[in-house]
Amino acid sequence: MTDLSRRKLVKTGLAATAGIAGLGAAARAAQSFGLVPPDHGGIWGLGETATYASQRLLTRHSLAREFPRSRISARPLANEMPPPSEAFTKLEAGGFADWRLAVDGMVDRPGAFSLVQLKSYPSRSQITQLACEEGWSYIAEWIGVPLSHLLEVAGIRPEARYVVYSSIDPTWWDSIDMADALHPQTLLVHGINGGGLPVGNGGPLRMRVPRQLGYKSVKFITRLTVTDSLKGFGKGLGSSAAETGYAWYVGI
Ligand SMILES: Nc1nc2c(c(=O)[nH]1)N[C@H]1C(S)=C(S)[C@@H](COP(=O)(O)O)O[C@H]1N2
Ligand SMILES: [Mo]
Repeated sequence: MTDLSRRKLVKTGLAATAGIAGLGAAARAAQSFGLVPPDHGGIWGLGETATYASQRLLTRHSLAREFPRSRISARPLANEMPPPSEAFTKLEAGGFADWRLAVDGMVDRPGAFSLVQLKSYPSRSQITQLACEEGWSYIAEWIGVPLSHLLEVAGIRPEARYVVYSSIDPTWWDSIDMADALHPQTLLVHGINGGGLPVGNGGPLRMRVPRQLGYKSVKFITRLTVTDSLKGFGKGLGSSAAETGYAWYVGI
């Protein structure tokens, strides 16, 4: 089934469960269960809410598909780009020894983690597909620390609802809800296909959210902020992508 037809089906299903009142009632139901995405207000608002709420209700515990080694793409399709800034070039010249991942917000033990520290935590490796919204994709083995582990180390507070993550490039930031943040396949990736993570693929550290489209997998991650509301971040829509018209929630 194509993604589009599946989405249509899921949407129709949610409308059907809401009865003849349709999507309006579904959206109200979603609101009472706390399933309204931060970018629900736009033209596509009703649809975004229906997609997010229905996927959360139906697929909360599902896993992204994992592939056998034989399916790893010959060349991981790095969406190549020049080093994003002078600050990045400097850190790269130092072998990223001074790279830090700041963790703050609703945690008991905020801190700044080096790559050496992050690599000392238990790592998980999984072979999943990165799918760009433009239609291309590649399969790779991703190696990293489960985000849930780092959140545990930092002592996440019970009122936490979202994790906001930002890149060394200020134009790229995003967020996920706790269902994705604590999901076993959501990783802070520092390796790919048995080796380190090249800059082209987001090295030295990138977020990997395999249950959503590629743009949620932000590269060059330098900060995680745990929060109960996305209102104070940018325009309050949950991501830089949402501010330029893309959906905040893009489950696949
Ligand atoms: N910091 C940063 N992260 C980013 C992007 C970017 O331009 N900058 N592009 C996103 C998009 S649109 C996609 S599809 C994937 C591409 O990942 P790749 O370069 O490993 O192919 O990275 C995502 N993360
Ligand atoms: Mo993309």
